Order: sequence, then structure tokens, then C-alpha cells
Amino acid sequence: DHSPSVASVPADLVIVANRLPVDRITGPDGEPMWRASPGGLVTAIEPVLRANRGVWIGWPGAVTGAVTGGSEAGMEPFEHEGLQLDPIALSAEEIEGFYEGFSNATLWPLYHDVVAKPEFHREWWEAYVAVNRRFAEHAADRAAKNAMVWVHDYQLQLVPQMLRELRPDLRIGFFLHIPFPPAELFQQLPWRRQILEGLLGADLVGFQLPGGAQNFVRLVRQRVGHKTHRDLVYLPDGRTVRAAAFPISIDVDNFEELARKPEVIARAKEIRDALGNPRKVLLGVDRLDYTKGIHARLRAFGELVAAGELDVEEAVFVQVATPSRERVEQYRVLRDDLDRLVGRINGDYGRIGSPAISYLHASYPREEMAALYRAADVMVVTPYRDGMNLVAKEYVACRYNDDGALILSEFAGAAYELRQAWLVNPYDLNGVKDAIREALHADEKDLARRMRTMRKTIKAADITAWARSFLEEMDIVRSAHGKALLP
Ligand code: ADQ
Repeated sequence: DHSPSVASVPADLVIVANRLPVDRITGPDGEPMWRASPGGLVTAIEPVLRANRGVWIGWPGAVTGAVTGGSEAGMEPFEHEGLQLDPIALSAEEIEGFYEGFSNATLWPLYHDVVAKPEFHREWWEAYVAVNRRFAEHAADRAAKNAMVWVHDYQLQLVPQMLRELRPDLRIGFFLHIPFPPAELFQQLPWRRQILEGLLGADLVGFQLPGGAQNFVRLVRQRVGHKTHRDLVYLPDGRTVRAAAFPISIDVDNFEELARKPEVIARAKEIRDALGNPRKVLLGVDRLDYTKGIHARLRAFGELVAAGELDVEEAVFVQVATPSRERVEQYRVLRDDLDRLVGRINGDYGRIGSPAISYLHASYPREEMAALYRAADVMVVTPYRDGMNLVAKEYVACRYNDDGALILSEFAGAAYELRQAWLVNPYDLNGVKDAIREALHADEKDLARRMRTMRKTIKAADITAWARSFLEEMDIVRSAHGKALLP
């Protein structure tokens, strides 16, 4: 379904993100093909994209079984299920320096409270600059006069400024999906000033939480020396940049609908049966990442089992951890650590047919995720630091009977809205154990009271509202400084 002629029309809305909403795969005859990789971002942006003849620019990922090798073959703009997609190829060296290196081994740990030690390498930075420039040039080519360009996430922080230099007519927004760190940590970055200036190319810089926006404004004042007032930055050329919080959400109705499907309900029961019908099922679902606090929660659970407070035939922990970024050293180390921890707990306390922890590396379709959420009495979300954490919101969306308990780290962005969860400090193992104990023994009324409030919260702020509020704010910010506007 390639139709480049349609896809090359200048677009009024351009989404620029590291990844396209499709994966590039190799078809049966060795030809490149596209497969949808549905995610929160595509669900959020799809309606706006369709309504505005929008185009999405991004990397389609390495071809399964091989690296793209910078080949441009089959990388021309195309249409996929009504969306205009424009792939950018990355060479093997670029994947290593820009993606695995600077994005995932420098910025990711630095922005997550240095939970792991960030590595600073000049070659990685150079790759980051080069790839950001390619994305910016591509966006400049595709955007119509006065178009709106919405740039996403930590991989592309230089794009706003590069794009503004090429196309001053554009309205540019940026949204950061991960935390923006406090000045004390950000300061470590040898290229801190370049990153701040890169972001200041946008009219609106969005963060998950007000704290991130405040960190940014404070750094701009201290490091770049611009005048600021509250959430506004005043640039010498008369332009203003606004920094504000837009907590991201999920398609709440869609998750609830899934969870109400008879097949999903049946599947949830099947899952409990397969686990030996324990009285309680605890669940963790994460990308296998050292920020997610998987180790802490499994240790806390293991200690409760070891102390005889929980019996493995009464309570089972299901941990789904999808491997990610496996070429980055710290992720391999984490995977081995978790394998050892799970092996030890199951070896010491499991019984034949009843392991204490059911540990799965698989990646599941949405229906299966909904069934897992439905099957779980206690959802355990304990990141050391997380921009938002959609899993917590997905669990709440699926609990339409107002039952089930959510244990949630204070350091997840979601804790800002989901105040009725059992909030924990993941570094405090006794605190996590207390929360697990309380959640397992909570009475129905307490659970219902908490869940009802949390459900109201997420229903009032779903993913469509998130996208709309960001785009509306971009309109306001830009008109406030009197530049060209779309009707
Ligand atoms: P992530 O770090 O990827 O996202 P998260 O917000 O939890 O973390 O989103 C993970 C998504 O992947 C969820 O929608 C979940 O359902 C899905 N998922 C996880 N494991 C899966 C599996 N085994 N099979 C299928 N699906 C699975 C980053 C930031 C977050 C921020 C989001 C959105 O790190 O803090 O919330 O972006 O802005």
C-alpha cells in the first residue's frame, strides 16, 4: 500500500518522533513490509493526524534479523491505513551512537535520577547532533507554510532549534515523555547548554509534570541567562517560549471495552486457573528496564514469602518483563540479575506446580494485557523514576467493578494524579512490604473507594484530552507573540 504521491503533499501537521508507529519487517520473499506497532502515542495523535492531512516522520526500527545499514531502499514516504508515514533510515553506526549510545546510555539514565551511571562520549554526541539534523531537515521539507510541527522525546531535543533556523514560519511544539531532571543532575551533561538551546527552538515545551517544567525554566535562567517569569522564557529576539505540564494518558474507553469483552473475561479466568487458582494474584508489567524497580518489588515479595507471611499456594506474583535495548550493557546486566533473583526465590520457596513468581519475557497483544489486568488482585508498579507510567493507568481503566489494588511508586509521574493508590518509596523495602500486606488485606469498601476515585480521574483526562490540550496551547502561545497563524 505504498502511494508516495499522496504522501508528499506538504502537511499542516507534522509529528516527529524517534519511532514510526509501524515496524519495518522482512516479508516472506525478502521484501520490506510494514507492520503496525500500536502504542499510546499513535492512538492519541491518530485522530488529529487524520483530520489535518498530517504526516509522521520517524525511524521504522532495525529490520528484524538485520540492521537497516542506512539503506534507503523502500524508505520513501508511504501511506499505512490512512496515515501518512515518512521513514528515516539510520545506519548501523548511527543506531550505535545516536540511539543505543547518547539516547539510551547517556540521556536515559541521566534523566532518570542517575539510577544507572550515564556515560558521556563525544562520538555519541556527534551522532546525536547529526541524526537530529536529519530529522529537522526532513520535517522542514514536509511541513506546509505555517504548519504545526510536534516533536517528541529525549532522542530529538535539538530538532526544535534546528527546525526553527530552517523554517521560522512554523509553529513548533516539543513534548518530553520522560522526567526532566533537577539542575543538580542535568549540570553533569557536557552539552547541557546545547540541549537547552535546542529545546528553546519550540514555542511550547511540554513535560509530564509541573516539576519538570520548573526544572527546565530554572536551568534556562541559570545556564543560558534568558529572562524568565513563571512558565515563560523571554528570548532576546522577542520570542517567548512556554514550559508547561501535560500529563499523558491512555485510551481509557478502549481499555475498559477490552476488559469487558467476554473473551477477555474468560481468558482472565483461564490465567487464574493456570496459576492454580491462588487466593491472590499480584502483577507487574514493564519493559525490562533498570528504572522500573522490578528487583525491589520481587525482593519485597520474596521476603514476605520467606518469612512465611505469604504461602506460594495462596499468593502468586506474575511478572511480565519485555526485554528492551538488549544491546546496551546495563540492560544485559539487569536481565541476568533478575534471572538470578527469580531463580533463587522460586528455588527456595516454590513447590511442584506452584512457583512463587511466574516470570515472563513475552510481549502480548492488548487483549492479553487486559486479561492480565483483570486477573490481578494487586498491581505492583514500583519504578525508581518514571515519566508517567501508563501501566498504572491501564490497570485502573480495566477495573470497571471498582475492585483491585494499585501499589504505585511516588516517583512515577502517575502518582501525581493517582493519589488513592498505595503510594510507596521503592527504595524502602519495608515500606513496599507494608503496602503489599495492606493491599492484600484491604476490605472491599476501601478498595472500591480508592478505585472509584482513580477511575474518575483518568476518565476525565484521557489521551484525546491530552493531545487536544497540547495543540490548543500551541495555538495560544503562538498567537500571543503575534506571528503567522493558521486560521
Ligand atoms: P515506557 O517506559 O515504555 O514509556 P510505560 O508508560 O509503562 O513505559 O508504557 C509501557 C507500555 O508498553 C504500556 O502501554 C504497556 O501496556 C506496554 N507493555 C509493557 N509490557 C508489555 C508487554 N509485555 N506486552 C505488551 N505490551 C506491553 C515512556 C516513559 C513513561 C511514559 C510513556 C508515555 O518512560 O514514563 O508513561 O513513555 O509518555
